[in-house]
Amino acid sequence: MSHAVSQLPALDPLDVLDIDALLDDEERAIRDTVSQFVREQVLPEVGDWFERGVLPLEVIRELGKLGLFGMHLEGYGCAGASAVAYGITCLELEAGDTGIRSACSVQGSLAMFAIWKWGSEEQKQRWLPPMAAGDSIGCFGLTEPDAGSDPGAMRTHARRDGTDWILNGTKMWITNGTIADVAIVWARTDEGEIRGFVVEKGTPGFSAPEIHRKLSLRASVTSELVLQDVRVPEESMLPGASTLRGPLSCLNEARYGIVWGVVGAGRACFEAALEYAKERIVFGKPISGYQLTQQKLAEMALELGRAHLVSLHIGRMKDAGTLRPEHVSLGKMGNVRGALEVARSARTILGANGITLEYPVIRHANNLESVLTYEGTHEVHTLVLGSALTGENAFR
Ligand code: TGC
Ligand code: FAD
Repeated sequence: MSHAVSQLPALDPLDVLDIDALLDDEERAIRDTVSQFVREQVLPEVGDWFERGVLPLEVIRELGKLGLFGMHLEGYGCAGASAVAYGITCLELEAGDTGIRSACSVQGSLAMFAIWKWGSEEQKQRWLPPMAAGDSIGCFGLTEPDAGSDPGAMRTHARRDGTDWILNGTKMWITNGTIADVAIVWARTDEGEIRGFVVEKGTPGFSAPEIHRKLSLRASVTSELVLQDVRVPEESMLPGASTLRGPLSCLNEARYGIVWGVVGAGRACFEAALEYAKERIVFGKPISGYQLTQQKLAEMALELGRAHLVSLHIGRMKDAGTLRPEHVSLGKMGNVRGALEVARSARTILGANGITLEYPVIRHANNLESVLTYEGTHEVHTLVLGSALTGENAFR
């Protein structure tokens, strides 16, 4: 090693490419605030929440107090932060648990964004300030039991009745559903339009039973939304959206957060594996000294560095206004796959300890199985990118 190289600061194993140097002071400050919240209020409890299958409502409300809900939106009590700052937030939250990042994504990028982008001025004034503050919790109902990857096949139906709408149908796998004060429900009208409705908790005919027996995203509330002749006034319809473009535009926002978030889940697994490898003695020496372990760690650092750089690049494109949905698909595909590989490899380094909640690794690995599926499966994003590359629609 040359003299010049040896004078460089020591490599930070959690940021081997020194991506920190590419952030500005405000971005670092937001990162530090969120990371402290996760260290102090999430990490000590999250294994227990995961085991019990709960995410306490107070923790979700705390994200509002920190100003993280809809933080990349302008006005109506939202922080108006950059896309990169929002991405960094997702990364740090998901280093705690995917369920925490999901709560933030669903509130800010799906429920709030739908109102912010497609709602009337009255809807924005009414809902966005309390949602930004965490006083009102939202959910986003697009998926149905028989319409997941193909939301255009939805059966939930909206029928006009005078100046009201009557909603009927079932939504499935809806994050925050049971605890939500307000649901954004997407439905097909008799005219064949796809319309979004703001449905308040307690509206007669509307219920949101929780889905149990999940082995992934256990520290997250997942629900059905059941709508039986739910009558809502005309003013509850989002006036700006009339096709699938409405809900799909919201998905871009949440998928963007996932591109960043999974880097946090992967980093947490890598950190646990590195610490463990240095301390675990097998055949008389730490397993970190064995070349096969070092190869695993080096591959993990490579994958995380690559994913982190992709996130930052995509974030800068979003801030510059040059980001396309295909870029988000590329980021979601690559980064979720990379994070899952990191989590699975970390699990092997921990041996039997890799399967307990005493360490974060199996929790993150199980969570990432959901992330691989939600917000567009790996296959859907592959085909979005494939269609963009070839000019051939791969779906129909
Ligand atoms: P297609 O005919 O291609 O498009 C219909 C209309 O939508 C427009 N569009 C988009 N607009 C904005 N952003 C996008 N990404 C868009 N993709 C398409 C398109 O231009 C068209 O507009 P217009 O004005 O001409 O009507 O639609 P398709 O039916 O062929 O479907 C395409 C496909 C398969 C890519 C799409 O349906 C899809 O993305 N499927 C995956 C569904 C999905 O991701 N669901 C997620 C539910 S929410 C969730 O999982 C939350 S998880 C919790 C958490 O985030 O933490
Ligand atoms: P399907 O669409 O039935 O797909 C099954 C398999 O077929 C997948 O592997 C898929 O990739 C593959 N496939 C589909 N089409 C093709 C094709 N053309 N070529 C090749 N393979 C294909 N939804 C919401 O609306 N709101 C939420 O808040 C929400 N939260 C969620 C939380 C969790 C924990 C989970 C697990 C899901 C959540 N979802 C939510 C639903 C999620 O978006 C859907 O599960 C996802 O879109 C996939 O739909 P599906 O499960 O019906 O799978």
